[in-house]
Amino acid sequence: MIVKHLNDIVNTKDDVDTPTWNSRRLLLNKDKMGFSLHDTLVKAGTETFIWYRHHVEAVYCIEGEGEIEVEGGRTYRIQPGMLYALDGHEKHRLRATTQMRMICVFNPPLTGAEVHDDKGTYPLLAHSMD
Ligand code: 9YT
Repeated sequence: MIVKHLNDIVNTKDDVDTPTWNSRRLLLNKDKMGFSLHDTLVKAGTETFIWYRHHVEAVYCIEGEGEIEVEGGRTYRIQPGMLYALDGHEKHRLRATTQMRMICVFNPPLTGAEVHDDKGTYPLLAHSMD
Protein backbone atom coordinates (compact mmCIF):
# COMPACT_ATOMS: atom_id res chain seq x y z
CA MET A 1 0.00 0.00 0.00
CA ILE A 2 1.15 3.51 -0.85
CA VAL A 3 0.56 6.43 1.51
CA LYS A 4 1.67 9.97 0.65
CA HIS A 5 0.76 13.54 1.54
CA LEU A 6 0.88 16.55 -0.79
CA ASN A 7 3.53 17.99 1.53
CA ASP A 8 5.80 15.05 0.63
CA ILE A 9 5.68 16.15 -3.04
CA VAL A 10 5.93 19.96 -2.82
CA ASN A 11 9.42 21.25 -3.73
CA THR A 12 10.61 17.81 -4.89
CA LYS A 13 11.27 16.67 -8.48
CA ASP A 14 7.65 15.47 -8.63
CA ASP A 15 6.51 19.11 -8.20
CA VAL A 16 6.68 20.40 -11.77
CA ASP A 17 6.29 24.16 -12.20
CA THR A 18 5.76 25.93 -15.55
CA PRO A 19 4.70 29.48 -16.41
CA THR A 20 1.02 28.46 -16.62
CA TRP A 21 0.63 25.46 -14.30
CA ASN A 22 2.16 23.71 -11.33
CA SER A 23 1.64 19.95 -11.23
CA ARG A 24 2.18 18.11 -7.96
CA ARG A 25 2.47 14.48 -9.09
CA LEU A 26 1.16 12.25 -6.34
CA LEU A 27 1.25 8.93 -8.20
CA LEU A 28 3.53 8.24 -11.14
CA ASN A 29 4.54 5.33 -13.35
CA LYS A 30 7.04 4.23 -10.70
CA ASP A 31 4.10 3.58 -8.33
CA LYS A 32 2.80 0.91 -10.75
CA MET A 33 -0.88 1.79 -10.43
CA GLY A 34 -1.55 1.92 -14.17
CA PHE A 35 -2.38 5.65 -14.02
CA SER A 36 -0.83 8.82 -12.64
CA LEU A 37 -2.63 11.20 -10.28
CA HIS A 38 -1.78 14.88 -10.03
CA ASP A 39 -2.92 17.82 -7.89
CA THR A 40 -2.43 20.62 -10.41
CA LEU A 41 -2.71 24.39 -9.99
CA VAL A 42 -3.51 26.28 -13.19
CA LYS A 43 -2.34 29.84 -12.73
CA ALA A 44 -4.79 32.76 -12.77
CA GLY A 45 -4.99 34.70 -16.03
CA THR A 46 -3.15 32.06 -18.10
CA GLU A 47 -3.98 30.16 -21.28
CA THR A 48 -2.34 26.82 -22.13
CA PHE A 49 -2.63 24.98 -25.44
CA ILE A 50 -2.61 21.24 -24.76
CA TRP A 51 -2.72 18.17 -26.97
CA TYR A 52 -2.28 14.83 -25.24
CA ARG A 53 -1.56 12.83 -28.35
CA HIS A 54 -0.42 9.77 -26.39
CA HIS A 55 -2.53 9.94 -23.22
CA VAL A 56 -6.10 10.09 -22.01
CA GLU A 57 -6.69 12.48 -19.12
CA ALA A 58 -9.55 13.08 -16.70
CA VAL A 59 -9.60 16.46 -14.96
CA TYR A 60 -11.77 17.26 -11.94
CA CYS A 61 -11.91 20.87 -10.77
CA ILE A 62 -12.06 21.39 -7.01
CA GLU A 63 -11.22 25.11 -6.79
CA GLY A 64 -11.29 28.17 -9.06
CA GLU A 65 -12.90 29.11 -12.35
CA GLY A 66 -12.02 29.14 -16.01
CA GLU A 67 -12.89 27.48 -19.30
CA ILE A 68 -11.80 24.82 -21.75
CA GLU A 69 -12.12 25.45 -25.48
CA VAL A 70 -12.00 22.29 -27.55
CA GLU A 71 -10.43 22.88 -30.96
CA GLY A 72 -13.17 22.74 -33.56
CA GLY A 73 -15.77 22.34 -30.81
CA ARG A 74 -17.40 23.93 -27.81
CA THR A 75 -16.15 26.00 -24.92
CA TYR A 76 -17.14 24.73 -21.47
CA ARG A 77 -17.11 26.68 -18.23
CA ILE A 78 -14.92 25.14 -15.52
CA GLN A 79 -15.92 25.51 -11.89
CA PRO A 80 -15.62 23.31 -8.78
CA GLY A 81 -17.38 20.00 -9.38
CA MET A 82 -16.88 20.10 -13.16
CA LEU A 83 -15.13 17.11 -14.74
CA TYR A 84 -13.82 16.78 -18.25
CA ALA A 85 -12.29 13.65 -19.71
CA LEU A 86 -10.20 13.84 -22.87
CA ASP A 87 -11.07 10.44 -24.28
CA GLY A 88 -10.42 11.47 -27.89
CA HIS A 89 -7.01 13.18 -27.67
CA GLU A 90 -8.77 16.51 -28.21
CA LYS A 91 -6.61 19.57 -28.78
CA HIS A 92 -7.74 22.22 -26.32
CA ARG A 93 -7.07 25.58 -24.76
CA LEU A 94 -7.29 25.82 -21.00
CA ARG A 95 -7.93 29.27 -19.54
CA ALA A 96 -7.94 30.11 -15.86
CA THR A 97 -9.85 33.18 -14.73
CA THR A 98 -8.83 32.54 -11.13
CA GLN A 99 -6.30 29.94 -9.97
CA MET A 100 -7.86 26.53 -10.62
CA ARG A 101 -7.01 23.45 -8.60
CA MET A 102 -7.50 20.33 -10.68
CA ILE A 103 -7.19 16.65 -9.85
CA CYS A 104 -5.79 15.03 -13.00
CA VAL A 105 -5.54 11.34 -13.87
CA PHE A 106 -3.47 10.11 -16.83
CA ASN A 107 -3.31 6.83 -18.66
CA PRO A 108 -0.63 5.80 -19.55
CA PRO A 109 0.85 7.13 -16.30
CA LEU A 110 3.37 9.95 -16.51
CA THR A 111 6.89 9.13 -15.38
CA GLY A 112 7.22 12.56 -13.77
CA ALA A 113 9.53 14.30 -16.22
CA GLU A 114 6.94 15.50 -18.68
CA VAL A 115 6.20 19.07 -19.61
CA HIS A 116 4.39 20.06 -22.79
CA ASP A 117 6.50 20.30 -25.93
CA ASP A 118 6.03 22.92 -28.61
CA LYS A 119 2.99 21.02 -29.91
CA GLY A 120 1.31 20.95 -26.50
CA THR A 121 2.08 17.25 -26.23
CA TYR A 122 3.64 15.11 -23.54
CA PRO A 123 6.09 12.52 -24.88
CA LEU A 124 5.14 8.91 -24.38
CA LEU A 125 7.53 7.81 -21.63
CA ALA A 126 5.46 4.99 -20.14
CA HIS A 127 3.10 2.48 -21.61
CA SER A 128 -0.43 1.62 -20.69
CA MET A 129 -0.87 -1.62 -18.78
CA ASP A 130 -3.59 -2.75 -21.19
C1 9YT B 1 -5.38 20.50 -16.41
C2 9YT B 1 -4.15 20.26 -17.20
O1 9YT B 1 -4.14 19.51 -18.14
N1 9YT B 1 -3.08 20.95 -16.82
C3 9YT B 1 -1.80 20.74 -17.39
C4 9YT B 1 -0.90 19.94 -16.47
C5 9YT B 1 -1.24 18.49 -16.41
N2 9YT B 1 -2.57 18.21 -16.05
C6 9YT B 1 -0.31 17.82 -15.40
O2 9YT B 1 0.78 17.43 -15.80
O3 9YT B 1 -0.72 17.70 -14.25
